[in-house]
Amino acid sequence: MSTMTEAEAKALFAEIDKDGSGEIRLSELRDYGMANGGTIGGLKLAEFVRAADADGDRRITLTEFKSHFA
Ligand SMILES: [Ca+2]
Ligand SMILES: [Ca+2]
Repeated sequence: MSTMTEAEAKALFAEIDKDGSGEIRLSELRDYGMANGGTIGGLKLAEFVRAADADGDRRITLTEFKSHFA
């Protein structure tokens, strides 16, 4: 799936990762979704987590995020 450039994906990641920890937790996703119509890059939150969380630890790292979007 290739919907944005790597730079765009990185910028979106930084926007969602509010505490700058380098990984997106579900609470951060929810906060972001609340402000953006419940979607991330056009996917519903649950769909996004299922699609992007490659190792299933319920956290999205920048690597997982980029390999999903860019
Ligand atoms: Ca974080
Ligand atoms: Ca993960």
